[in-house]
Amino acid sequence: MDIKQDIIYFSKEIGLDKVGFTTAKPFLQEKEVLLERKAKNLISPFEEQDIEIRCDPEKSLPGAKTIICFAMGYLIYSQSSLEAVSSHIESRSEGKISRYAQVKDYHVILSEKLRHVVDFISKKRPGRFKIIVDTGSLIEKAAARRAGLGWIGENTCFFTPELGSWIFLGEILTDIEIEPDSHIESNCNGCGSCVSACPTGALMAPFQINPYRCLSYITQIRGHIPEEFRKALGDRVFGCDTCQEVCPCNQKVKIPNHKEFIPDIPAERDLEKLAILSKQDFNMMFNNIAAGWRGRNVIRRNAVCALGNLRSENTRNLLKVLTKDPSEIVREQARWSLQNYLCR
Ligand code: B12
Ligand code: SF4
Ligand code: SF4
Repeated sequence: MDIKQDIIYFSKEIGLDKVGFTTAKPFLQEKEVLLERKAKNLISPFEEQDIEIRCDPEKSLPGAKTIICFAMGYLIYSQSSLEAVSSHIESRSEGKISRYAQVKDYHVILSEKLRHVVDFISKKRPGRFKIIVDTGSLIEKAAARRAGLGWIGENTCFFTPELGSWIFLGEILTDIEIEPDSHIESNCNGCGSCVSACPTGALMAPFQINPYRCLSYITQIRGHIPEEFRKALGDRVFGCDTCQEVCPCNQKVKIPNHKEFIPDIPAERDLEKLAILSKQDFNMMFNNIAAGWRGRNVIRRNAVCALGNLRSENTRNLLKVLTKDPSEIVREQARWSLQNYLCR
């Protein structure tokens, strides 16, 4: 077998669902898009700010020849099945944590797997390597598309034919030359369901997102939740899955159920318990999952906002107590949530 087939075989053996190869040539079309987005102030703080670095892989690894792209599905059986989601009636005081954030932190899981792949390649072919998962300088969806893993839908998410968009992406940049794959046809049918389902208009137009209006972003910011988005958050505690849930390409997808992603203890979803979450419980339930990276008070603040939206009489007293909370963001949010009871 040649090196490419060896890498594919090994990667699948260790649980990486999709592998594709592309050149390390610059992403010229994407550069135009990013420059336009920068001019419109649409680059979020979660992105590398240097557009040159993002669009030219050689700037991340001098002499780079190949980007090996990986996708790993994160749906597990303990999460509501996709079909059950729309009909599932959550208890009145249960908050939503998006699926990607309920599983073990993908930065850790995927980076470790990619390190195994690098070790494997190094034994066969000496070279230089750079692993990228999310926080790196590459535009990951564009790389994955060029490597033939799938397509970008109108909701700006990346889809693979088998797993839909319930996937994480990661890459290995290397100076080893490997035959590239070609990109595949998009299955996005332009139905527009994602754009019309978005609660805030963050999907400004097909394929164009305003990250500052995206509820996924809003649940992750520090400080106060901007007034405009508080009601739109509904019962969301972390992340947002709405534009993925409505997509026909995400129905009847394979559920890979990778055991690596199954959390040791499922995250609490009862909003009243989340609102008063202790440091100890936070560490136990949130430290190892993506929902935990912004800390305990961001989760508590979001839960208090959700309680304000649910307006259950039973939680009024709890909210009153929380107006005296040591955390300023929780106190302020509790005041708003109580105020929201008056807006019937
Ligand atoms: C910044 C960021 C965010 C921001 C902005 C999202 C976004 N769509 O860019 C926020 C915080 C909102 C976010 C949310 C989410 N994210 Co995020 N995010 C990133 C990050 C760090 C950069 C993304 C980026 O480069 N955006 C820049 C814009 C320009 O890219 P784009 O919107 O895809 O634009 C392309 C096309 O839409 C098109 N296009 C753009 N404008 C135009 C205009 C026209 C006219 C046309 C025709 C085309 C077109 O061309 C562009 C270039 O290819 C990546 C990791 C990485 N380093 O790449 C993860 C990443 C994209 N996120 C990921 C995840 C899991 C999510 C969430 C699903 C989490 C959740 N459930 O809450 C949501 C999904 C929200 C959504 N609808 O996209 C995964 C991808 C999952 C997937 N299947 O797509 C990534 C890859 C992380 C990872 N390593 O797994 N994210
Ligand atoms: S994740 Fe939610 S808020 Fe963000 S674009 Fe999709 S539907 Fe809109
Ligand atoms: S909901 Fe429709 S338009 Fe949006 S990504 Fe899916 S197929 Fe494309």
